[in-house]
Amino acid sequence: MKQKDKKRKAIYTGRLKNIDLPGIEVLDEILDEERVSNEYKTARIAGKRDKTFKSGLTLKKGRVMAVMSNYQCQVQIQDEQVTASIGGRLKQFLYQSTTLLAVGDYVEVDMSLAPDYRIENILPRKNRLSRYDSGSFQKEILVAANIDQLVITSSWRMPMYKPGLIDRYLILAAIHQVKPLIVVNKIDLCEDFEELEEGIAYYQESGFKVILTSTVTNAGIAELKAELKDKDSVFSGHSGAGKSSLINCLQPGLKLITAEVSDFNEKGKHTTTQATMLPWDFGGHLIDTPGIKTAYLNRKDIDILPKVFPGFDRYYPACSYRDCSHIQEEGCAVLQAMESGEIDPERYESYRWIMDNL
Ligand SMILES: Nc1nc2c(ncn2[C@@H]2O[C@H](COP(=O)(O)OP(=O)(O)OP(=O)(O)O)[C@@H](O)[C@H]2O)c(=O)[nH]1
Ligand SMILES: [Mg+2]
Ligand SMILES: [Zn+2]
Repeated sequence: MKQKDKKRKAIYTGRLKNIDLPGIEVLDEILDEERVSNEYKTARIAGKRDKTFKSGLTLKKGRVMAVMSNYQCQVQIQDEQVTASIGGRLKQFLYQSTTLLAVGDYVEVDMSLAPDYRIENILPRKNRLSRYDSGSFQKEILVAANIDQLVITSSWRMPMYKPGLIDRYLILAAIHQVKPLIVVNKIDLCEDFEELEEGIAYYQESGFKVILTSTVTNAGIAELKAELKDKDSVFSGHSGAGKSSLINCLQPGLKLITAEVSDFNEKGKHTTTQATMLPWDFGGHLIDTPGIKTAYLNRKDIDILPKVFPGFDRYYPACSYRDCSHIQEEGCAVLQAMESGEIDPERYESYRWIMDNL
């Protein structure tokens, strides 16, 4: 077998392993395994790199701020931003795998051939957000890496509050080990605050942070800013919820930077920017990615759903069966909590709806 074929084979096995989640296990075990497999992948790439004996590299650590087409990236190295390309060997190892470079990745860049900067290594990721293409293999498409939080935005009115969508984003955040932050916007349109409090109570009781905002009255903006400070956040939520308005409110002018980036691309230097990371002037980054606008869950997630549905973590450890699906099992603590009114029946309905649609 040729050396090249051997590599291909190894990568292919890795992908299969990634698609099949290990049975129905305790959530922590599943997530641990995911973590180990990621670390292993990155370590393997680093190992291969060492074996190529390429000498004379001047490696500097940087962070991917934007991913463009043609294997080009904007990389922040200390105070400098450079355009770097993905080194040939990395490309070879990663082309078929699920873990190509993403915005937020920490990388090592070879500076020795400046201005021809080359990304030679991807450092281990603490987490990643991905979506899946709709093909039969549901190939994973990496959206961002090393994210601190997922901001889940829903408007209270116009359009109507969508807790079902919040549930889906919370599941996504739990699966990817990203801290969620719920923002309910347009509270200036709220006429009945008791109704609003009832609407968010389940999430608060389940331990999630909820911030109520309005870009019209500026309510909650300072509180939101404090939560975003020094963290790298991805904004998600339905269309019209007010994400762009909130971002403009938090930092007027930030959108202009986004526009500059696309102008730069239109000049033909690089084509489509897939995602960008923009620095907040109060510390931290906004990760602007077109890929995470829909809370699309993967079919494989059906196995973990009973463990990651928001609020169920307080009850499922008491279910009689370890792999309880909370549908009709005897001794199901989730069903009991629902019957006794501890779990909002609407949230349970949402669980069943998501389950049936996977
Ligand atoms: N009343 C009220 N209207 C708001 C508020 N925030 C945003 N809007 C309005 O809601 C509409 C949609 O806001 P956007 O910021 O464009 O929403 P978005 O989430 O970025 O939407 P997409 O880009 O389509 O995903 C705009 O007409 C805003 O002026 C708010 O706090 N109160
Ligand atoms: Mg918008
Ligand atoms: Zn159960």
